[in-house]
Amino acid sequence: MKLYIYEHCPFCVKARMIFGLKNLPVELVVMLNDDEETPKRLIGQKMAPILQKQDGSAMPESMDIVHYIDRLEGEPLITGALNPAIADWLRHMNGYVNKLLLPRIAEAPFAEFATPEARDYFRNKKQASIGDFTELKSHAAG
Ligand SMILES: N[C@@H](CCC(=O)N[C@@H](CS)C(=O)NCC(=O)O)C(=O)O
Repeated sequence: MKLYIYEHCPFCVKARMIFGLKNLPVELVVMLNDDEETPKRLIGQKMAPILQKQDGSAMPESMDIVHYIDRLEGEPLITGALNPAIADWLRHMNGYVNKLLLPRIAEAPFAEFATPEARDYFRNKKQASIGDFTELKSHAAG
């Protein structure tokens, strides 16, 4: 199986973790951030993570991937109840976290930014959504 990811993506980390927990092999494919063709061909939209199964079909959505892999072999590991308080907290924190993280992610040596075009694509897309990175970075040290 292949897992298409971005290294900076927390949803991709969730999908990667289940392979470790179940001790199952997976081939990781880091897409360039400006590669729209690959995800659109696989799932019809530009999004990661994407699981490509043995039969070639593709599955989006990190938690769908987690549950699919978890139930593939052996006893399922992810069986606890969801805690709605955590989902609420994440929704609340998301705006602040993105403004702190995205300007710094844009400068980090992740494989999805291996070309200048891929890094510019990320920077332009995220700045259009949350604001100017230089301005945002000026609000916190580091
Ligand atoms: N609900 C999805 C969310 C995945 C998601 O938002 N992935 C981001 C990366 S962190 C993405 O692919 N965004 C589109 C883009 O970067 O162009 C999941 O849980 O898998």
